[in-house]
Amino acid sequence: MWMKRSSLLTIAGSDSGGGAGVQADLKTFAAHGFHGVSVITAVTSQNTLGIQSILPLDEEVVVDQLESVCSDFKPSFAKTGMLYTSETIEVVRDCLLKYDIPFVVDPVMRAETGRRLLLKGALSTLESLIGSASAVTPNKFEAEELTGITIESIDDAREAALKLSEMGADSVIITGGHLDGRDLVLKDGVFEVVDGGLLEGGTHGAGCTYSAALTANLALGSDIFRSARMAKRFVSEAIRSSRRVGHGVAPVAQLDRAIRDAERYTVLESVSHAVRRLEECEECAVLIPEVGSNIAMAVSGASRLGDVAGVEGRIIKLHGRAHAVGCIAFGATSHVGRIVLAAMRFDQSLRSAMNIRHSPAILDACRRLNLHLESFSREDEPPGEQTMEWGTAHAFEKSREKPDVIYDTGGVGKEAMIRLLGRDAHDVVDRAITIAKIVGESRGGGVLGESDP
Ligand code: PXL
Repeated sequence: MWMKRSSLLTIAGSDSGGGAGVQADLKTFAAHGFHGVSVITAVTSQNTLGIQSILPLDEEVVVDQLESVCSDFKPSFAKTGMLYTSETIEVVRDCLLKYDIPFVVDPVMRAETGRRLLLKGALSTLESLIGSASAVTPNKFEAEELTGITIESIDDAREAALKLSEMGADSVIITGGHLDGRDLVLKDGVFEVVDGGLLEGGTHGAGCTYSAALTANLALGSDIFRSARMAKRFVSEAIRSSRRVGHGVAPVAQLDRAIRDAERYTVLESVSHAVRRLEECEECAVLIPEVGSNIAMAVSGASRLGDVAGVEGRIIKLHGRAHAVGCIAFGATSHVGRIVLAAMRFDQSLRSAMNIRHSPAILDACRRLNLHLESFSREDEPPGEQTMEWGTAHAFEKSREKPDVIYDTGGVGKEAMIRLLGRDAHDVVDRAITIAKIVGESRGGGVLGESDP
C-alpha cells in the first residue's frame, strides 16, 4: 500500500522547561504542518535557569521507541539532537539505516550553561552518525570540537565545513549565532552564506528549532539551500517571539504562520470595529486631545511596533465627531504602540490602549467607573528615555494593582494626556464611550465642545 509519508521523527532529550530538545522539535514540526513522533534519549530536568539533572534512558528503551514509531509511521525524515552516549548513537544509526529514513544531525554537545549533553567518549561515534546524514548543523563551537579548527572568520568556517563534509554528510551547515548571525551552507563543493544579523530575544532552543525547521523543509521537498534560508527565517521569528516565561533565559516561541496571520487579521478587525464605534458615538469628540488620539492593539507576545495595529494619521475631531484620518495598519502608531508594548512587559494580557484628552471631568468619570488610576510626572523622566515607555513602566512600577488608566499633567510644550488600557480594542473603546457619556451627562446632557472643565 502506498502511503504519503507525513510524519517527522525527532530523536532527542526531553527538556522539562519546554524550550529545547524534543519539545522544541515537536512544536516546530507542528508549525510546519507535520505530525511529529519522538524518541526520547534522556530526561533532563531543567527550567529557564539551567539544567538540574540528566537521566539517560537505557538503549533498550530507545530501541523500543524507535521500533514503535518507525515500523508504523514511516517518517519521511528524522532529526537527532541530544544523544548523550555512544551506545544510544549506535542504536539510532542502526535503526535509521534499517528503515531507510533520511536524517539531519544536530550535533548537540553542551547546554548554554556549558553542561555536557554528549559524553566525552561519544564524539567519534557521533562522527560515524554524521557520515550517514543528509545534513549536519553544528554551531561554531560544535564545528570546532568536531574538526579541531578554530573558527574566527567565515573562511575558517569554510575550512571546517569542508572537513565535516569529508566525514560523509551530504551537506553541512555551520550556524551563525556566533558568526555575526551568518550561516554557512555547503553541498557538493558549493558554498552559500545565509545572512541574518544578530537578533534580540531569548535563544534557548534556537539550535533545536533551526535543525527541526531545516528537517521539515527538506521533507517538504526543498533543496538544502532553500531549506537553510527558510529555517533561518523560521528560527529568527521564533527568537523575536520569545517570551520571558520563567526567571531566566527566554525560550524561543515557534509560531504557526497560519495562526499568526489569523491573529493579525483579528487584531485589525478589532481595531477597525472599535474605531467605527468611536466615530458613531455622539459624545466621544470630547475625548480627542489637541494632538489627536489613537487606538492601538497588539498581537499576543508582541515585541515591536510592527506587531501593534493602530490608525494611520491618528483620530482627530472633525465636525463634532471623532474621525479616523487613515487606514488601520500594523506599525501605524509609534506613540500609543509604545504604551502597549511597555504595558505588555508587565502584563501580557494588556494588549490595547487609547490616548484621550486630559481634563478633570474625564479623570472624574474614570474614578466613578472604579478604574484604577496611576500617574507620572514628565519632570521625573530621566534624560534619554522614551516618554511613553518610561511613563508607562514608571506607572506600573509605582502601582500596587494593575492600572487601567495612566495620566500625566503635561510639561513644557507637552499636552497633558490620559491613556486607557485594556485587553483588546473593544474593551478600551467600551470604557472610552462610557467615560464620554458620563462627561456628557454631568454637563447636562449637552454635547461638549472645546470648553470641558
Ligand atoms: O539546545 C541544545 C539542547 C538540546 N536538547 C536538550 C537540551 C538542550 C539545551 O539545553 O536541554 C534536551
